[in-house]
Amino acid sequence: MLNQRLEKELNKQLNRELFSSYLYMSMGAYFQSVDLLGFSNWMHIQAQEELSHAQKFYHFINERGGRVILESIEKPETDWDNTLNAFEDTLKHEKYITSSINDLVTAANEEKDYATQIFLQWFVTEQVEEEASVNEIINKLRLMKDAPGAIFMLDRELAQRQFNAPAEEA
Ligand code: OFO
Repeated sequence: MLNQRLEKELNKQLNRELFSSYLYMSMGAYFQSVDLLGFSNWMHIQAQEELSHAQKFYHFINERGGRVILESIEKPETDWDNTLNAFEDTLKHEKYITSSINDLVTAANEEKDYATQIFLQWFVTEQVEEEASVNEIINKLRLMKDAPGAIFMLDRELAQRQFNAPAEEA
């Protein structure tokens, strides 16, 4: 059974994951508005992944006898200066999520809640992958320096991204 401290912290993380989904959906809408449909697709897949992360927290809290409390979701930004700026904000946000996951691991260690520690390991690994994939796109965008042909090529590449639901047992 979850103790009160972890129940509260896991609920806060559930809210952060829902906000992440909302933020990436907003970025998807921004890219749609500037006709970069591949970038928009990448953001929509990212939004779906974040929703699946939120569901993992939702189910875990319930499984451990806790109570899910849904709070309001903050309004995300709606506009970015350019493509690079949107991805830099994505990386900044993912770093914030990484540190909140790390804080949760610390709390689970302090509370000697081994099941929560194991549950969080999946997210620790996921954050390494997420930061790396966003960094890779940022590096490409910096090299491109807004060259329209290169942006168009990357847009085509990002249009290929598909949603893969995370493994159930994780
Ligand atoms: Fe962007 O990652 Fe969720 O946790």
